Amino acid sequence: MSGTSALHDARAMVQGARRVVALTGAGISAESGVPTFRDAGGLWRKYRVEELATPEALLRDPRTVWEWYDHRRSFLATCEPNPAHRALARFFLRRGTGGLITQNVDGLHTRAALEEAGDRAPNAVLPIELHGAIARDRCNSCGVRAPGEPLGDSLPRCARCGGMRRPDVVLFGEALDGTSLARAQSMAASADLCLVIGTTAEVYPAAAIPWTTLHSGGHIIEVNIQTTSLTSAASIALQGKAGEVLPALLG
Ligand code: BV8
Ligand code: ZN
Repeated sequence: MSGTSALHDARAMVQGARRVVALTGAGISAESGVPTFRDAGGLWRKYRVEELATPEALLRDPRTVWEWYDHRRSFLATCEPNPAHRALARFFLRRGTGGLITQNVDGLHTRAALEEAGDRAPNAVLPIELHGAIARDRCNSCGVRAPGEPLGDSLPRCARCGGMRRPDVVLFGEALDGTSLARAQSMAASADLCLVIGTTAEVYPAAAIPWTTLHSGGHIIEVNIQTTSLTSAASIALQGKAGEVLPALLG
């Protein structure tokens, strides 16, 4: 857990902030049992990105790519939101203004938002999922989206146009959804505080989000178990697990 004075200062900064955005990465889901990408034992450590998470790989070897996503999808269905997801959902529910931006495709922020909102409208806490959602499929030809289904013997086809269905995630080398990215960038530009939680901040254009807040005169608070390329730009860097730090920071 981080030093109490740093936590005390960070709590004061959060409470004094006019508009807060949060950018999360794989680290916020680590305590839910979801493997990260670049830590020891992370997903990319076992597989080469080029073999799996690129549109070329999807066209070259759709079966292998589909099996990898299908395996992750069924594993993620067994994971639960952790105290970090819930603390963020409760924080934005109380604030009543949106601000949650995630790189994660695991859907755990959305589940925490719906569960914490109960019968209240969850709009303010539903995340902008910059890299999509692994539980959904998208047609590679017509773009129509549909809930994902377990992979069968034949590769899934689009019910509307017969095109190839693929997981609705942004692969490396694919453009992010323009509307989502523009919303996230505009939120970051109008924020006076960006919480950066559980990310190496290496994947662009998502990694530019905290810099947008900084260059608009705002501050960064980082929550991570280790230092990153962003740490030196943070006003406060809280070293610790997101599941422990966030309830203390936002509670
Ligand atoms: C694009 C979905 C262009 C798939 C993912 C400059 C500008 C634009 C693009 C680029 C650029 N430079 C390079 C690029 C290309 C590339 C890129 O950024 N490459 C990097 C690697 C250099 N970007 C792209 O390809 C993007 N597309 O720009 O297209 C374009 C434009 C127009 C038209 C056509 C094309 C697309 C990027 C999206 C890729 N898809 N995911 C899937 O999941 O299978 S990215 C993937 O990485 C995940 O989404 C993940 O979230 C994301 C970032 O990783 P992190 O979340 O940070 O995870 P990581 O493991 O790295 O770190 C975990 C952290 O948590 C660590 O710091 C650890 O210490 C910490 N931690 C661990 N446990 C805890 C913890 N912290 C707190 N508590 C804990 N318990
Ligand atoms: Zn289609």
